[in-house]
Amino acid sequence: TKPFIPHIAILTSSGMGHLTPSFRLAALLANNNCLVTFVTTHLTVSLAESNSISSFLSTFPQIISRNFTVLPLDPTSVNSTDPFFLQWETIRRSAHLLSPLLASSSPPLTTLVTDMMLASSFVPATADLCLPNYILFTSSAKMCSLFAYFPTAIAAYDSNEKPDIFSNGIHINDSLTIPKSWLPPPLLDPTHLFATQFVANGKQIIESAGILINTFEGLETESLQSLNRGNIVKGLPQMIPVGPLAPCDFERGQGLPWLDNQPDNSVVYVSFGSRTSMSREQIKELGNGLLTSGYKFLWVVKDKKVDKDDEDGVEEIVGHEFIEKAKDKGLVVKTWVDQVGILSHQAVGGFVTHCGWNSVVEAALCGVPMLAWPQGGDQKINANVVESRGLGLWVESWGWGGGELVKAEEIGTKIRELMINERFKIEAAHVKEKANNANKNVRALINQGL
Ligand code: BUP
Repeated sequence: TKPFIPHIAILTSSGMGHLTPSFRLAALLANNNCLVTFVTTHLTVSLAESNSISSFLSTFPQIISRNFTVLPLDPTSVNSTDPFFLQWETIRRSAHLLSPLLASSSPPLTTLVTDMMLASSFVPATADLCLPNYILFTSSAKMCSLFAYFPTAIAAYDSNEKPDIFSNGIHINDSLTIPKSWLPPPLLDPTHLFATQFVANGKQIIESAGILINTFEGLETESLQSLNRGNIVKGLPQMIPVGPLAPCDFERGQGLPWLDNQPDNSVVYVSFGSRTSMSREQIKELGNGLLTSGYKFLWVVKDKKVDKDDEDGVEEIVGHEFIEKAKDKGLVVKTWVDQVGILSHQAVGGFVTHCGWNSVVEAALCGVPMLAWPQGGDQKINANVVESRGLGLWVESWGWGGGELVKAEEIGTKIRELMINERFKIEAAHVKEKANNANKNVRALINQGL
């Protein structure tokens, strides 16, 4: 008899923070005796997305690519102008077109994996296929606790009794309350597109076959236990930690000769991910903060939320004067870099990060301590994971990016604290070891057919 080969379709959404873990999961499955169909909308928001989809598909010819053509969305019908949120909504509203596309798969599919931001439309829309549908959760287990519990919090809300539902934070259980100031800002407006998606998706995950999450025991022991023991939401399907999802070979860059010439642990790497742009004023303070820190730095600057709109050169963004001052001290780039290659370079000793979850997991995998500077979304909750796990520091008073200006001197001081603190280095090395062991467990799990 022929051996059973699972055929898994991965339905991904929009934004590099969602695409990257989907690629990595697809590669992991494809390299471990599974047949994978990768479903994506080739019409992407950013260039980074379209470039990486092409590289991914050409590196894995054995992965079946299905292009899901979505219906146009009337942008006036939703309360948000964020291009990534709009793209999620566009995909969600086309969910009914997916089942016929997948039904014709050959050999027939055995399993579906759906991105967390598509759960509420895709899980019901594919129910007729009668296949187990797993959710891929691309953020932290702590964030998953909020995601799963938030619909209950909203449902219990009586506006007559308490005008501000969020005033005391979201009290999930006796050991977990998410303060109001940590909530993704759009959640504070229940009519906001992100809030409506969040509630609908959060409700739906209970109907899924399981939740694959890009985290690991050594990083988020307590949160994973609470979720799996029913202490967050009763009846939640099993959380299956598949992290840290290992980077694929196609993500590797050409290397940076400048970095090769720096001493071990001497360089601060600075990046705020693929979707965060800072004001020019804050960029100036950050640049001066890097200079006053006294450490060498590798800084990826971003001027616009969507890379296609990012037209100004590095010098225009950070200023000619800064470039002159930074000549022997650092490298400032605006291009897409191989982040994991940088984080795993021996010259890098610290990471100033917005705490997008992929960045946090990558730093944990490479054993690099972090200075957390959340800018939006789930990032304060992730920053709390970093801080409470002893992997770095978070200056909560800095607030969200775009709020009050954080001054150069303070940035410089905190970078020095990051770079000299031995406890962070020891803990980061410890978590790195656990991350590598977790990787081996995941391969074993996949080999057993999930
Ligand atoms: Br910028 C940049 N190179 O130059 P996050 C990002 N990345 O490899 P985000 C690069 O994109 P969300 C670059 O390693 C990570 O895997 C990075 O994901 C990679 O943040 C990914 O860290 C970025 O989750 O997404 O982009 O803000 O908002 O969904 O968290």
